[in-house]
Amino acid sequence: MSDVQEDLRPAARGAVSLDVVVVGAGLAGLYALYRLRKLGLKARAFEAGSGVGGTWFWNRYPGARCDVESLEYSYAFDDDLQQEWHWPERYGTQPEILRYINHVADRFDLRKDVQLDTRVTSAEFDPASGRWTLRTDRDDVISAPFCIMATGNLSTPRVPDFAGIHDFKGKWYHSGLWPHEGVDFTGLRVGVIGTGSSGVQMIPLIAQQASQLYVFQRTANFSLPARNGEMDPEKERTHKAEYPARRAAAWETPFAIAGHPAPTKSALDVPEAERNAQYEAKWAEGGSISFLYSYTDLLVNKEANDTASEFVRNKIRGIVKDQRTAELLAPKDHPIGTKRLCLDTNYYETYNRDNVTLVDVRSAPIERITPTGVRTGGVDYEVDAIVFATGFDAMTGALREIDIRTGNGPTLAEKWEYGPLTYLGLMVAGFPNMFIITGPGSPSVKTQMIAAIQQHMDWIADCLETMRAKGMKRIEPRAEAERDWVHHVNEVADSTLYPLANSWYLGSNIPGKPRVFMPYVGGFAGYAKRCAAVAENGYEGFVMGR
Ligand code: N01
Repeated sequence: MSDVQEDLRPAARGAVSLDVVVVGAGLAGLYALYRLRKLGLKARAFEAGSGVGGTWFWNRYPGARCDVESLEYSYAFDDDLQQEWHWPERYGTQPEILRYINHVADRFDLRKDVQLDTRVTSAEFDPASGRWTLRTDRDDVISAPFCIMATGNLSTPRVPDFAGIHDFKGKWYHSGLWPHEGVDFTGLRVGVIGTGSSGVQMIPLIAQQASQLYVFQRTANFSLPARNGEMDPEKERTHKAEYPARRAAAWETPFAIAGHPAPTKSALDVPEAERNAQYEAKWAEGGSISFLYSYTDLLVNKEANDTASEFVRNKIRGIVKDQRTAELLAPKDHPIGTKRLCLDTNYYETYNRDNVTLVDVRSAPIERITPTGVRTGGVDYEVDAIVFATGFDAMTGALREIDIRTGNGPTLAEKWEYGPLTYLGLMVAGFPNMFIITGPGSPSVKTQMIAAIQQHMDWIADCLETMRAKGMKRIEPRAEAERDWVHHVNEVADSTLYPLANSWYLGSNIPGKPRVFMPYVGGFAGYAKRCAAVAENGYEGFVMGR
């Protein structure tokens, strides 16, 4: 054997040179590869997971499914794809959506440009060479003039820093890091901490397996019935026949979702009986957009919102037999719709089961995890397994975890110390040639995400094409454009009821995170037009250079 060992680490092989490096291979990263390849650019995506799919790869908890209807929640870029794919249910389950994403990866031969099991740890722009250098936890070094962050909005799972967690003798899980082989809770005593969308979806199913389920609730959330069911063949046929028109119509709406006629009346302009009949019809129909579209002012006028909030509280009181539990489940600290409105199947009904107990950890916060359970209010709840449905460091978490910097300037995390600063949610001043797909300051999580992803990536692709045609090598937002956009994002949020809720939209679920409203709630349609106008006006607000 030679005494000179060949160094096989990727770094020793020198930097991989690309035209564009993409971080993440979820729905955004895959579409980025598709678009970049069409431009003839050499691109590669680096993905931390061992498979493609992002959110839908990681969130495998029982009951995980999308709350946007499956015929809407899909890529619109290829008509054959949308015609041929069959969604078996009204709302896609996680396994079904992941199967779809894998199908897309195969159908468009995207896998060959994805490197799995690889987490990007740093990204540094060198102003002299005009190139980004990215490094990974597998010692890869990648160099490219452009970098696209397709890192997702809800991709940094968060387990609160409970004392004693490491001494727990049972097993614990986070909704966003669920074991691939699944978890069998049959006959176990289980504690679920958290009642956001993830908790609300998993609780009814875990309750069917567990011998005893304790739900530790800090904040009650509004949830509406999903009314899920098998896909209606007639609905599928009509939808597919109208797909192009429906996709175009979705782009004219605030949430990028078609099929819900915009409301015309204020909730306060109709008699109570008529209003309640309207809410009743929406409750029976299922779905959150439809319900929030009952009236024009549910998200902007507290008095109007109170009517809808009280309607749902009364529904909860009607479903849950134990009135103390019902009152705990009926949200009173935020207007309906200002936190992500959950969709469920038998969530409130689950609290009528003998093996389910709701524990209020608002009045008595969790003191610690003990070796055998959860202690709150001086009571030990003995459990065999704990599920943390405690959410994510949303919107900025994944980007802040990467050491992103330009020359000797501040890191992105430092620049965002007091909240994210972007222009259009697409780029950050001081970080040239780095695009973010559905970044903070864009409609992102307040829309049908795949439409938002396509709108962003199409804009980025057009921008790269324009730059190439003009011989431009560099683009970044002007500081004033960024400042004005951030101001606008806040101003729009402040004109709504959203800031009245302590939500992850505001970062309030992460201790110490700056309280800044992160998504743009001015509506997808207006936003997309604004992005298009910016491009048409010569990339107004951006500086391009050679
Ligand atoms: O997370 P969340 P999620 N002690 O942040 C509680 C998308 N999604 O994973 O509200 C006790 O909403 C926390 O309490 P509080 C969707 O956009 C979509 O459920 O902070 N409790 C809250 O109840 C969604 O909004 C789908 O007081 C603690 C819960 O944990 C987003 O992902 C499905 C605690 C976290 O709720 C996130 O949803 C699933 C503590 N120390 C997710 N810390 C669909 O498409 C936190 N909590 C249907």
